[in-house]
Amino acid sequence: MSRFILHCDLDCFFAAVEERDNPKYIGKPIIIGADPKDGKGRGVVSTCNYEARKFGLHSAMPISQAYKRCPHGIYLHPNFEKYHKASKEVMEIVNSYSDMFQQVSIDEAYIDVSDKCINYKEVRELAEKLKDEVQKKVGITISIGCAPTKSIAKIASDHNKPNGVTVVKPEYIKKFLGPMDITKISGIGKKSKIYYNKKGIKTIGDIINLTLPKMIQLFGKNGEWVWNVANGFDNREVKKLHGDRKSISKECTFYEDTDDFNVILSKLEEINNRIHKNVIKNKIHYKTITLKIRLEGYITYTRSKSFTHHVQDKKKVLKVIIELLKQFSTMNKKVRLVGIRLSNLEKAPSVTQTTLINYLEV
Ligand code: TTP
Ligand code: MG
Repeated sequence: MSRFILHCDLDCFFAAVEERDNPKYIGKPIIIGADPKDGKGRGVVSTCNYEARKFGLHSAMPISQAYKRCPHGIYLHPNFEKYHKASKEVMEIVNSYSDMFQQVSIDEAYIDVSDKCINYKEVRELAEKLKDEVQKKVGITISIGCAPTKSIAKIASDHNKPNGVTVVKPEYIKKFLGPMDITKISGIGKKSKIYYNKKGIKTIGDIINLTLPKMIQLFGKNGEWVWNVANGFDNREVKKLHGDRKSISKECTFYEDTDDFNVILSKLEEINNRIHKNVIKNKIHYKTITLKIRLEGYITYTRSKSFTHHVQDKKKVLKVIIELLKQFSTMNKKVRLVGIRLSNLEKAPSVTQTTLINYLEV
């Protein structure tokens, strides 16, 4: 049975929020990012509206270059608090259309509506309704792709931006994807494009026309993935990244009970590193940090501290842990076990993180 998967992606998200809150900006090029400092600024464009894109501006472009192309643009600093609030409001609406909901970045999410619709006509109606509700309630526009697989739904949401709904029925996959450049498939970047092009493969249609064994022979594992995507055989499900998980924790019992502060601290450091491998992999932000200490005799204590915002910051966690540890009196007893728990979880805006960090560090 064919699945109905929607990929929802906000249009020029940060810029759209600024436009919503400052109607005087409407119709003007708006650029969110580092300060251009009359063309001498460092750092990059975070995003820009479609007006600014007409001048060739795009995310990750050096701000100095953006300024050269569009000196009359309105350059704004990002207001992450505002964007997080808008994102949360949108995600709640998207999630209200299906429990099979997976947020994948600050402005995009998949939902599976296979058990809500019986055909693609109904899927389109649902998508239009969802799109209108976001615009009415949050005041920004979203584009939606509907298809039998996640990868095609994602390509489809990008197809008719801004404010568009694109439906790709299974029987139209070849017609839809065929003429597109191969880089539309996630898994083919600038480098592999050169490699594919050398073998005479330029469009997704060229991939569809090859057999799977040929693709594997030419491009190995990557070729297999790409061929499956191109032919609508991506079976990945829409799933919550960390389900109903309320916290992440790790703890460790000492080989021998200890009262050596440095030994305790280095164990906590090790736990913090291990926990963060998981946190980074699963794109999780947290607000509350808890230190757990068990003393000899099995008496267990916990001490917590919460940040005002969600963070994903290993150094900050260690600082809090040291603070909590110093405040804690072991009453001359030795420590048997230590642990760290992170709770109050939220998904991180993963896709853009590095660019944001680049920007912030300038
Ligand atoms: P995107 O969805 O990639 O871009 P967008 O919403 O601005 O534009 P589009 O209409 O093409 O979807 O990213 C969402 C937000 O993440 C974007 O508004 C700003 C931020 N972002 C960065 O800060 N740096 C980046 O390099 C990218 C790609 C996005
Ligand atoms: Mg977007």
